[in-house]
Amino acid sequence: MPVLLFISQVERPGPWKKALEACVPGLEVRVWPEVGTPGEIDYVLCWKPPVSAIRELAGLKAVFSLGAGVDHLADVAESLTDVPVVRMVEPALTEGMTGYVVYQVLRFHRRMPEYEAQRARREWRELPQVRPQERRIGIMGLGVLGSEAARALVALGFDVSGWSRSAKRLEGVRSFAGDDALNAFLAGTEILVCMLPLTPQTRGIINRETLGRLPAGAAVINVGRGGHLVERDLLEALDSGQVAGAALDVFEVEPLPEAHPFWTHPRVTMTPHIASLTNPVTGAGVIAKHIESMESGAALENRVDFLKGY
Ligand code: NDP
Ligand code: OXD
Repeated sequence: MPVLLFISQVERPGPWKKALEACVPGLEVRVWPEVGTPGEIDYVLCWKPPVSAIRELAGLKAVFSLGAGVDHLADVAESLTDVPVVRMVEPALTEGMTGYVVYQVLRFHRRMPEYEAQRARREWRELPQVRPQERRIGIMGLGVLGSEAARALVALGFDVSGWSRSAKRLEGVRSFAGDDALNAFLAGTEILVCMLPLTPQTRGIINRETLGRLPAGAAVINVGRGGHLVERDLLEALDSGQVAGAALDVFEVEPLPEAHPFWTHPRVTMTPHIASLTNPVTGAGVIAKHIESMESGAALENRVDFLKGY
């Protein structure tokens, strides 16, 4: 019977162990650091595993990431050259991200940050409203999460564009592909949403130059990774008015250090990396399918290509 090792210092193991054992008959779930005999471990389900914990698992068949992003596996990638790595794609994670992005887009679109500031001044004033059709949303990353958020925004009537490596066909979404199309994509984006994976190509992609290519007064929503954003460049763009507001869920250093200016900046709203969370019950169902594929010799879905970095 297969043995799975759960490794995470942030996720609670209890709900995962219960859900996995219910979905995969006979599966034994161990919780790191109680590994037992390392050679008995077939599968790892993890978030930020220590390199030493992975290296000693000589019989490892596959690694499952607890998150959609796999930058947390960068340090262990070289110990995994022959072991398939699978990223998390599960319905609750996708739903959660769509809800978060729609909420933040509507917040900027309906000028809520300005009404909140007016309220603090006890100022009763109506601001002009534009229709969703006249609001241009640009999504960086049109993968599993980006394309679902794009669909939801199109359904609300927004003018939606997406930027990805390869061109996409998504109803109602203007597709921009590759580095050569980035400037044109940015020039037509009033609310920028970053849902990219963090790779050497995308690190620092939201910077002084790219922010400067947005129309003046644009808004920025970052739910990708903190490493996508050059934080001092965003602060500068907020102070100059080039960027009117930002909603940030991810940061270069997490938890965000107490002295960081984002905590108190009047045009920044923040959440602590919760835009979406993997759900143990629906997530375990997905892991169960991966284990079934592995045990029956079928191909694994959502395998990471470390050459691409995601
Ligand atoms: P996918 O792998 O499904 O999609 C990634 C998208 O990014 C693809 O469209 C891909 O293009 C595009 N992309 C990658 N590299 C480049 C590049 N160099 N230039 C242009 N486009 C690029 O990932 P998911 O949608 O599942 O997840 C995206 C990210 O969201 C995760 O990596 C993670 O960082 C973040 N995340 C954040 C969460 C939070 O709570 N804040 C929760 C979950 C995820 P192509 O389609 O052509 O390959
Ligand atoms: C993820 C995340 O990558 O939670 O899933 O950030």
